[in-house]
Amino acid sequence: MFETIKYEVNDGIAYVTINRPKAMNALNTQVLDELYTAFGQFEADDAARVAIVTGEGKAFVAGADIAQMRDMNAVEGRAMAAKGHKVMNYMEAIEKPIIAAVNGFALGGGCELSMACDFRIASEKAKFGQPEVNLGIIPGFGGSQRLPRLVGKGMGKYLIMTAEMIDAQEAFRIGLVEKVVAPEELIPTCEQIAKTIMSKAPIAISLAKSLVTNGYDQDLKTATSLEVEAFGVTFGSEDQTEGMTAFLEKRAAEFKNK
Ligand code: CO8
Repeated sequence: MFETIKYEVNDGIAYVTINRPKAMNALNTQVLDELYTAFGQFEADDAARVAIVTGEGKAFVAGADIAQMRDMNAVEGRAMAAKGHKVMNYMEAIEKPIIAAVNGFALGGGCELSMACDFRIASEKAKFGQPEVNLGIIPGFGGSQRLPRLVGKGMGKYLIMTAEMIDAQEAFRIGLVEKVVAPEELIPTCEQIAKTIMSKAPIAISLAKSLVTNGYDQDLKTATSLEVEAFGVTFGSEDQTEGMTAFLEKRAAEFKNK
């Protein structure tokens, strides 16, 4: 069904793999459309609880497709940026965790795709950067906004204006990735994290994701009031009773997503 990505669900985990290794998994409009469809399937499928996004071969994603973009006019460039934003905003809106397993180059739109995931686990071989200014453009899939929110305004501006490519350790140091692991440990580590998350109460996980995503850009008073409401909602779930009962009975909780 898909030509430029692979999508499969196994043991609760949806694997979304960008699959254009000969073009370093560059994002063209077809990849963006297929990603949107795949995330639609992920959202709708109760058997898929956590997604892992990665790239085939030596790149995660080396950016938007430069060959496709070169001859675009302003209207077409704007449309492609909007398409990318549609995918990445959707990834943030889906109330299930999405983990970026960054296996190699995550440049431009690739770094931006990783930042639309809930967090990033990087292989020691991963490289990050926003090289758009080398090409006469600026980040167009959210980098000018998500990067400063993750690493701070100064570091965000530094990376965007210098186009410097940084390695995984530096990305970890500045808070762009949450863990760095050996290449062969990348997918197993992400699977372990996914299993850990899947062992928790699903309604609490969904609310936690949407609360952090939606509250982050609000003022503190508004954001904390969102937390009060979401916290109250958890008390309407059977899983809250089960979680607390299991604790008091000194046994493992059995959550039912109810
Ligand atoms: N787009 C299209 N093709 C690409 C891209 C890309 N972003 N990156 C690599 N490729 C292709 C190369 O052209 C090459 O193709 P071919 O074999 O036909 O010559 C093939 O992939 C392999 O690449 P290299 O030979 O260059 O491999 P290296 O190992 O020497 O280098 C790099 C790997 C460092 C990743 C290098 O390929 C590179 O620098 N790539 C471009 C990185 C870049 O500038 N990315 C930013 C793109 S702009 C962007 O992402 C903007 C996002 C917002 C867009 C908004 C919509 C308009």
